[in-house]
Amino acid sequence: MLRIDIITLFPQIFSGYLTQSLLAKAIAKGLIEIVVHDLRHWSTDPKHHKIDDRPYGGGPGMLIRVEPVVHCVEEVQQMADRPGLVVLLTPQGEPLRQPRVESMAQTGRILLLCGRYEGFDQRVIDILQPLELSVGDYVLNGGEVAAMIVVDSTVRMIPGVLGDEQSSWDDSFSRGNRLLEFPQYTRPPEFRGHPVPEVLLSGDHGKIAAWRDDQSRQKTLHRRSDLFKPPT
Ligand code: 6GU
Repeated sequence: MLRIDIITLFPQIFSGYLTQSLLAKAIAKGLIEIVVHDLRHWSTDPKHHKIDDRPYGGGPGMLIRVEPVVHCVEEVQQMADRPGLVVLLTPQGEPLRQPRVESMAQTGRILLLCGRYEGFDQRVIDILQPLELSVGDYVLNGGEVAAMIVVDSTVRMIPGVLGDEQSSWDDSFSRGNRLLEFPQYTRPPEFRGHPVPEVLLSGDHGKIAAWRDDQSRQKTLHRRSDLFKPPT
């Protein structure tokens, strides 16, 4: 059982995602538990539940204050019998890749901390020493969508979450595999002058495997030659 706690200022963003399809099934099967926490509950401002403030030294935007975040993480850690790996979603973080996903799927418990505004007071990071993760070199409005990416990629590595027919075994980036996937076809054998490659209809499984491997390598070479270099 993997437990994921999500700490956010916008808990509603997660409701549709967590109640549909694969995620809903994994939760129903008891393979994972996901608890969303509204950071505003830990506001030290009883009137307006404000959790952000202006940066010392000036500059644009607002920062998330240190006290609500530290209090929230400490309390949430106490809500289960073991502490979780604290993950902070930020464009400054380590680029998320499949080996990290696979290790998170094994940890048993993770806490995902979603930022908004211009980010967190640096003391959040100094005190909690979270694993900082980024989901790519572009800027999102907040960590929520990034947290969903972490949840989605992690949960599908839990045994029993995927059906047999959609195993993660052959995935492009699973188990150290760093090749893009070969093209696939289903019926009809021809559509608008586009035929299915003949080798796939040949019944020769050796030839089919070799063709697919070649297609994967060609596609990776042209689109993502960086994947042929060892991961950094
Ligand atoms: Cl984790 N957060 C935000 N706000 N932007 C991002 C990101 C995270 N990863 C890439 N861009």
